[in-house]
Amino acid sequence: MTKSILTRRQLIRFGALGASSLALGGCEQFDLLGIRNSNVRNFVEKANDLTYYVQRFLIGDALAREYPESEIRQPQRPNGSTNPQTPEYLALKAADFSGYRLSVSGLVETPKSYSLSELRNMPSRTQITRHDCVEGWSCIAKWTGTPLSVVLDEVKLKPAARYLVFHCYDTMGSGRGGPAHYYESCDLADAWHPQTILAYGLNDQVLPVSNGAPIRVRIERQLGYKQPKYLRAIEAVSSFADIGRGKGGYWEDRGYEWYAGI
Ligand SMILES: Nc1nc2c(c(=O)[nH]1)N[C@H]1C(S)=C(S)[C@@H](COP(=O)(O)O)O[C@H]1N2
Ligand SMILES: [Mo]
Repeated sequence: MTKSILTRRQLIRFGALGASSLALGGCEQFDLLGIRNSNVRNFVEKANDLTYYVQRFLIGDALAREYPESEIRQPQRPNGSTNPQTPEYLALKAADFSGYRLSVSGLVETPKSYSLSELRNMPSRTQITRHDCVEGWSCIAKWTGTPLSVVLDEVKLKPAARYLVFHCYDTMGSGRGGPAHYYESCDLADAWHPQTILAYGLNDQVLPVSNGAPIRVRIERQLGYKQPKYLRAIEAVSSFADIGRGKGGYWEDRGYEWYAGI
């Protein structure tokens, strides 16, 4: 955990140096020792798999803790991207997201896309939960959105689907390789989990741009970086080998663990 905190702080401090330094920073706990692809690295990756299986076994489909209103003590602290500047996003924002459509595709029987009002008219769920960022801060906030399970019931996953990939509008980093879109992924246990929602409301207000408007995913049993903001599309896949750098998320591609259960 301490390692993650240091790594993230260093990533931020060195962010201005560009993507090549970001890539180094993200993997430094392995790469500075020159042990990329070594047994040690494989061992560490296996340990992540082991954490995953043990935690899945121990928590099953338990709910993340929910809090009373009185525990909401401050606004949700915006972090990471807070004001995306990609042309696509700016155009949507300029029209107050009236042209937004969330596409759901990949290994599904019926690919679909949803406007914001369609999502808002589906069954909703509100929950007050704690967001834990690896940088070492937490915020308790009230999230309202469409349960992802409602959407999955409509599009029907094909049997080969094992993960959902969440593609976002914002890009991060610069320099070598150019900016990369933020993305994340989760397994089907988290996808179907009752607290996994496509959130459009925060603390009884419309979700603001700084926290991921118009839609951000809440996956309550995972750390902050597993909560994608500015959601553009959901893709059901059998593997994420061909997405980004193949590790299942923007930060995972830079050394973070894919399974960030709390
Ligand atoms: N699209 C996108 N999603 C993102 C990020 C980001 O930079 N871009 N940052 C992540 C991190 S590290 C955290 S802690 C939370 C911050 O969410 P908040 O701004 O609502 O507090 O969003 C996560 N999801
Ligand atoms: Mo975070």
